Amino acid sequence: MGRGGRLAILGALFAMSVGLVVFTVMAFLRSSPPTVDFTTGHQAGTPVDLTVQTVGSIGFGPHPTWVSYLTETPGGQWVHTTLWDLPAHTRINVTLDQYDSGSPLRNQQLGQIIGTEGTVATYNGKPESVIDSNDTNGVGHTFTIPTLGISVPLVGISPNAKNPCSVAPCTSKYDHNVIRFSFMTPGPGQYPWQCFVPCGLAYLYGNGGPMQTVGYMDGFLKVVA
Ligand SMILES: [Cu+2]
Repeated sequence: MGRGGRLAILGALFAMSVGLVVFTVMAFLRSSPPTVDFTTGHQAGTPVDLTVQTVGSIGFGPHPTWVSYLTETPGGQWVHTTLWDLPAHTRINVTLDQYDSGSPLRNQQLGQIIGTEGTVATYNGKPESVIDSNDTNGVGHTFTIPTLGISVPLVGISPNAKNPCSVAPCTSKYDHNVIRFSFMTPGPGQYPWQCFVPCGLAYLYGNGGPMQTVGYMDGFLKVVA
């Protein structure tokens, strides 16, 4: 083969590899967890029930060891996502099944329940306005919507739990705490929410990995009119 032919092949291979890199980057940027829709069929003025769970390790997908939130659809299906379409100016009744363990908070302020209706959350039926993470099983995560001033600490299961869940979605036969609270959605807009407990094990100060990834410890309320 002549020099021109070899150059042409080299050029073609180079173009293909550039194309592959561009495709991979675009695919990564496009990838996003699904959004669970709580607006279709919603009757204005009636509350929306939102059920989510936290797990110590998701157990599947590209990061099986990562901590994560999951969302139950109105149809009762568990989906690995943290994105929700919610109606505006609506009471959201949250049920949060916490299957993960906890530890003492680095920042005790995150033990406060703020911004919820009545400034309370119930823990296995018991109303609380502040959690002492040194006096309980500790706190595994928070559910926090910074722009709405809402934050709820999620008390962990006992470190001696007999029946912890290892692969999500977890069912109620596994050890868990049920945390309930309500809040009002504001007007339309995108409101980020996240966990503020550095729970990204094996990442710098626990703040990388799942702490920085939508679908795991971060999400959005997509509030629509
Ligand atoms: Cu967390």
